[in-house]
Amino acid sequence: MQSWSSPVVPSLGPGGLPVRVFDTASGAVRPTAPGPEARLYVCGITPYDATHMGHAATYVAFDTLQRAWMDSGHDVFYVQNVTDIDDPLLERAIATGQEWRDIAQRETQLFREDMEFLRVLPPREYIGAVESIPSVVRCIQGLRDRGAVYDLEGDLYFDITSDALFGSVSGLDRAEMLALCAERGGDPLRPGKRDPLDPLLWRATRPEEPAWHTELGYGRPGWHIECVAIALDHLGMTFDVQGGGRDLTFPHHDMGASHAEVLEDQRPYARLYMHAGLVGLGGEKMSKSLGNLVFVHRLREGGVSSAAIRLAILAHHYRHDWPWTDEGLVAAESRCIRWTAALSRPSGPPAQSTIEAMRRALADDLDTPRALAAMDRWAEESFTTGGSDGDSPRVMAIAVDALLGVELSTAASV
Ligand code: 5CA
Ligand code: ZN
Repeated sequence: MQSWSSPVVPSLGPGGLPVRVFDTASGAVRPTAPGPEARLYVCGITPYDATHMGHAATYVAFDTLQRAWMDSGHDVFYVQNVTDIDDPLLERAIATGQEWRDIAQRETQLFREDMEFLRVLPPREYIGAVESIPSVVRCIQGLRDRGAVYDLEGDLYFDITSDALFGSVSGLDRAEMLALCAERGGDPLRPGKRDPLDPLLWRATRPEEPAWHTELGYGRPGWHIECVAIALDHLGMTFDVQGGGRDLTFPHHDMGASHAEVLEDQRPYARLYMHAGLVGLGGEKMSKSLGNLVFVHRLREGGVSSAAIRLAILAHHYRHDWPWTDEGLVAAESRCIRWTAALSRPSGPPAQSTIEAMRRALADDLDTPRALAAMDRWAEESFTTGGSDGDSPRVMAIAVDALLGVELSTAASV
């Protein structure tokens, strides 16, 4: 699938720091320690109701990770999927009388435009579920060879007992798993399953549903195996970070880890599992199913700048849940104005110590509120004491762009 075009990321020069982030699986902040090439997989959208602020916040969080990696000298190999065939998309198609393919194409295009607008770095491989069906089939065949698959009325399920370490990403107990499984696409109540938690790998065709002819029969892929097939195709085992919003911890990322580790007879699938907190609106998680959505394209059409949206997101630590509010956006817009004014002055306070503070904050589990506060202090000092460094505004504009993806039209840039 076509990705989107990349913003230019200026180089800040030497001094970038090794990045540590919170790993859900071990419950600790750990070094990401990638090789020269950092390998990242972030779960992509199911293309309907794109792009809401919850999506935007999650992709901006992983964009910040990439920028910190790049600043410390790594190339990033970034892969993202599009779940362009799955139950929720088909339900939306039926509810609105549209073709599922049309919805998927339109919403994926809207997502690309929103990501480009937000200056989010594009994945090197942007892969749809439909185009990865041959890989999904190979993965399921491999799992079957390992005795991890059973047939239930033509549907194929993964037997979670084939993975002795099942559940190690989320660390949840069984009661919590059962509740979340029912809520997030599983079918724990279906009679005949060996274990209620066993996830679907392949769904045999149903009347009126799209299906593909494969060696597994006529049907379509399950959800978790889609991401595993795409990640293994492009990144291989033991890639650096598996990312997504916190709602994907269980079952999606636990199932993905189990599928891959049983299939490859090797661990870990990912070295680290990183999850962004959930953005809410009106006291609930912002979600397509609840319909309480604020869309990037609406803000864009209303003249809100990319810098303001990014700063409204980056004002929150990525790991916290937080509510989207008009006040948060207004605060971000005034921060944009303050920073732009400071960066437009002919001189400013020395840049280096502020850049170091921003780098330290980002290397420490992507502490963007702390990085923003460092830049606030630099701007404040520029207004109060003026500062005599003629190069400093230019260098700080580069830092804000490189590390935060925030591009401001300053005197130097116009
Ligand atoms: N296609 C699957 C992943 S393979 C999926 O979850 N799609 S999604 O469209 O529902 O979500 C896309 C990404 O946005 C996921 O990483 C999800 O965790 C994240 N996300 C969804 N809602 C929110 C929210 N309210 N706050 C933060 N992130 C969210
Ligand atoms: Zn996924």
